[in-house]
Amino acid sequence: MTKKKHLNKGQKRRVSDNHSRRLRQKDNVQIDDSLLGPPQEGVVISRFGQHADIEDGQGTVHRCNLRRTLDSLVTGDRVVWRPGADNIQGISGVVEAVYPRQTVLTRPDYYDGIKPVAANIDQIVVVSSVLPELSCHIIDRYLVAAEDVGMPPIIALNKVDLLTDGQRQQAEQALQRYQDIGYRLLMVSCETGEGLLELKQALSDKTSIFVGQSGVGKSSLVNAVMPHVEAVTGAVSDNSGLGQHTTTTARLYHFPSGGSLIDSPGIREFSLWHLEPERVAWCFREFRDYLGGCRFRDCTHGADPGCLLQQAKKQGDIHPERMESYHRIIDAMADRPTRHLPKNA
Ligand SMILES: Nc1nc2c(ncn2[C@@H]2O[C@H](COP(=O)(O)OP(=O)(O)O)[C@@H](O)[C@H]2O)c(=O)[nH]1
Ligand SMILES: [Mg+2]
Ligand SMILES: [Zn+2]
Repeated sequence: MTKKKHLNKGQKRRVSDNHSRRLRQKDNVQIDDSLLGPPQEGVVISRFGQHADIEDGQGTVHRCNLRRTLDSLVTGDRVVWRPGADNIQGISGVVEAVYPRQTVLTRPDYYDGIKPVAANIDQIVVVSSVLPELSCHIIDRYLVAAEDVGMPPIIALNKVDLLTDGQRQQAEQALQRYQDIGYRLLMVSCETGEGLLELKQALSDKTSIFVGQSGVGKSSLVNAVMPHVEAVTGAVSDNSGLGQHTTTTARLYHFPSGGSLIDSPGIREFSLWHLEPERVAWCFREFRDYLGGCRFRDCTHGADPGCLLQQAKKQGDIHPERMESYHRIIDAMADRPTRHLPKNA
């Protein structure tokens, strides 16, 4: 996580002026309340600023305004909305209320705190690839976030077509650590079709979300498993290997045979700031059996004598890089802006 420079006064004022202007602009399209139809249930397919696409019970999508009183609204939210009598500038209804969420994934936002990304998901697929470079530390961060919300994820390594036999062996060896602790790993390629059938089967009848860095091929995979969909994909620029931000908002798609899939924008990471160190340790699922057994109750699982985790690492029961990932996550928390700490901290 890189630290951002603080804004100076002039910059702060400009940000705040822009914000107020945007708030005023959203009033441009107003739907007359007296012309609204009866309340109905719907699902948020996508959210764009002050609007959202809401799917009704018949599968028709309506672009709606949002009531100012709504706290937050993300893809996957179940809502109560009312259709308008007219379609004014493409807006044909108003979202009145949001049902409580069963699950919510959040991401850290330096200026706004923690922001929800998607709601009511029951499966997470961590998409990784060999371009941009394979990073087990980033996978570990996604795994922690997923474990925290109670959804042990599937890991998909995409673009395996780009690997030579030797590189493939290396990647498989690096990812073996996840299979050893019970995560499901799929090697996939949009290019050759490898692993796509398996992936499709894993997604059926569930509401899943693809997460992972920009450029790993999430949108390409959506298109590959859902031929009726045309998710926008982008090329990874050759010189930097960094993905471009082609998907700006999470979007939900349906499988005709049952199940839904959410394509998310390149969320660099989920927020882990709100987690206590003990919780982070618990989210490393192979650490669980040892927790509470260290000699000191406040063991940092570093150089402390009598640390069961370190002992397990020495015996080969905990992968050294998983241990390192844990410490990197904890160390990064020291840098978190204090206003993002939990209220009771
Ligand atoms: N060689 C190869 N390229 C892929 C594969 N999947 C996606 N790509 C390319 O990777 C780039 C980024 O894909 P995109 O789906 O936009 O990534 P996203 O940002 O994660 O949604 C595009 O140029 C895709 O054509 C794959 O399996 N093999
Ligand atoms: Mg995308
Ligand atoms: Zn310890």
